[in-house]
Amino acid sequence: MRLTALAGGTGAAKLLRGLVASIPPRDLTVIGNTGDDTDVWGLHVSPDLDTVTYALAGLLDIERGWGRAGETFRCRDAMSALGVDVWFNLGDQDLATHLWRTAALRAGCTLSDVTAELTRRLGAQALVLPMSDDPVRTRVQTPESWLAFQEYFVRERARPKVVDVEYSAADRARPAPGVLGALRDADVVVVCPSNPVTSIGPILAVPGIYEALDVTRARIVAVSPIIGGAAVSGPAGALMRARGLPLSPAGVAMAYSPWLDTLLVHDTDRDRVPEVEALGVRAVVTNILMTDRAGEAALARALLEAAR
Ligand code: FO1
Repeated sequence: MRLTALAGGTGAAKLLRGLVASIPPRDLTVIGNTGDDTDVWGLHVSPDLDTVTYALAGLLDIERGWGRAGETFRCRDAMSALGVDVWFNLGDQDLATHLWRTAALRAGCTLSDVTAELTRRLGAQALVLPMSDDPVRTRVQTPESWLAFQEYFVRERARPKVVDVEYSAADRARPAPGVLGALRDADVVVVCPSNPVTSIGPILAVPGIYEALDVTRARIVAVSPIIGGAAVSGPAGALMRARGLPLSPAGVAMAYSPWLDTLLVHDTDRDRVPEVEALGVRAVVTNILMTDRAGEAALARALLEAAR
């Protein structure tokens, strides 16, 4: 069974780990969000590609949800001592990834080349593709100003009110090599429980990807990142509200309409099933909270069952 997953951020990492416990990693292709990419200390950082890669390679710091396990921050502390305003923390092992990626990009490699080589060297068997090799940057409008995504999410701790969100330069971006084929040839497309607006939204904004999802013969299954009217983690609630999406499983189905076939919703949202099905999306009620490795594997199995 060939699986293609749309992924970004922490919720995706857990489900992907569960999936590779159920299917051979070589049958999994992950299309990662690059709208969160940022420049830190002159280095190109791709948070969602790295989170996915580290998760699949067994290197992710699970509690934090990003960066490497067993991390130290000596370089960050030395940068702080030099008077640099450090608000985006790069760990020492994580730094190697950014140093290596930035050198390869400067040598003329594409982000796809870099990501494929990085996942191979770090030992992640699945194929990780950036959504595009062209720069797309998620920006958040607050009452005071427009912020780059990491300024909003990390520096401002997602506190400012969100007025609007944009994916700058998305209209000029092309799907990375292999992305459209991975959507066309998949048996199942999985939309991970990521933020529909800032993790999945940028992927859908790359011309050609939305259309590929609309025509693929693959069964498209998503896991709701919203349980009981709130996001499981992160600022999905504030961002969905800014986009006029109800904070409910139906709001998630609307974000992925009309190409979504099935949405996995949490046991406690059973009463929200009619709203989801009214949108033409089949709702499957199960435990979608992944609190440990067993939970990740169980949700992955439930998803594969729902996709059959
Ligand atoms: N998130 C934080 O809340 N604080 C950080 O200092 C931070 C550093 C960081 C470094 C590398 C990386 O790959 C991710 C990092 N993140 C941090 C998480 C990141 O903001 C999010 O993973 C995504 O951008 C949103 O899903």
